[in-house]
Amino acid sequence: MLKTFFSLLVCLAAFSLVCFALFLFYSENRKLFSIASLNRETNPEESAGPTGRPGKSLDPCADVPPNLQGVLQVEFRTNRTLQDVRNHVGPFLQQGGRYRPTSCRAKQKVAVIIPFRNRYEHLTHWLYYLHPVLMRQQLDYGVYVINQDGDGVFNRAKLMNIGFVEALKEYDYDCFVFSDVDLVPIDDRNLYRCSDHPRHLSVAVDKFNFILPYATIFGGVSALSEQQFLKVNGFSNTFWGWGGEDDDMSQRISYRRMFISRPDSVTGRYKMIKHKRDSHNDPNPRRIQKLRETYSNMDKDGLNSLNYTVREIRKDLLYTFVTVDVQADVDPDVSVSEFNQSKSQFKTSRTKNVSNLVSPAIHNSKAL
Ligand SMILES: [Mn+2]
Repeated sequence: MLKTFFSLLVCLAAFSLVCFALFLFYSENRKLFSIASLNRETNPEESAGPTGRPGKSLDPCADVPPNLQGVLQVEFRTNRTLQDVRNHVGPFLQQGGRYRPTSCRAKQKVAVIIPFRNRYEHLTHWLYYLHPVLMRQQLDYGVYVINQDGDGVFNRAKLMNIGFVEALKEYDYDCFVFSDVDLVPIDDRNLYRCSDHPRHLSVAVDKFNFILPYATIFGGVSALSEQQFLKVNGFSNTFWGWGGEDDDMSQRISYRRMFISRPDSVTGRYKMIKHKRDSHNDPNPRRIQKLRETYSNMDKDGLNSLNYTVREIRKDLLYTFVTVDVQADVDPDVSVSEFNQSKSQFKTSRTKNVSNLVSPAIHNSKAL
């Protein structure tokens, strides 16, 4: 009798020991999990949402964002200041033009990249219209204005490559929308997202009577996922001046057996801000010849050959402003006063001679 009692007691002790061990193991795991999630939450990049709520605990956002308005009223002939825009959309933004929805987990993390020089008035309109659109589209996004420093020949494509690299240094973006600063969508159903194939968004621009000018066009506003962009080695860095770089990208895409995806011509309507041709951005006379060389050049000219120097990174509430030296040749016929006319509200350093600019802080994206 006593023996049975003892063996029962031993069994009970053994059982409680196992229970205790299990409990310890479980709570240890819990602790590990909670430490991991705590780390995530305290990471400033991860808790970028205005409410500070961790994105992980939210349900994914709907495929079709529920609060879209469809056709929008867009008007550029008004006096609008950056402060107006800050008052208008600022309360919803984080420094650097960052936003994420608070009620659901965004489907994509989108870096919007704007190649830029001396178009502050256009940027104001762009920010005024695009921030509310991107918010309604429930994107986890950031706006990166990549500003070419100095008076050298403009290089739109290189600025976009730089935007890709610099945005990725800040956050784990998975989609990259490259947008001209003078293009504003007039339908918010045109989602600034990436899809299975590189996407051309500005398909029906008022300047071209809302007609796609040609089938392979990829300029204006386009979206590539990180994988798609890496697959084509980014844009070419060697298109100086106006034209060709977008067609070169279009060819890269087809050489890598991808297609161009587009919204329909009603959803894809845009208004372009009217402007004169910029100085130091004349049509590139070599562009036609260069487009015959895309196939042989694309593996050696792109992200893996990108060289530039960051002059300044400035965080505004509405955008991240990255001023870069793209190592351009300086046009000898530069009219400096013309270039500096509307620069007063932005501080950038201007350099005349590129050979002075070789600095130790040259970024090379070969590390990618
Ligand atoms: Mn334009």
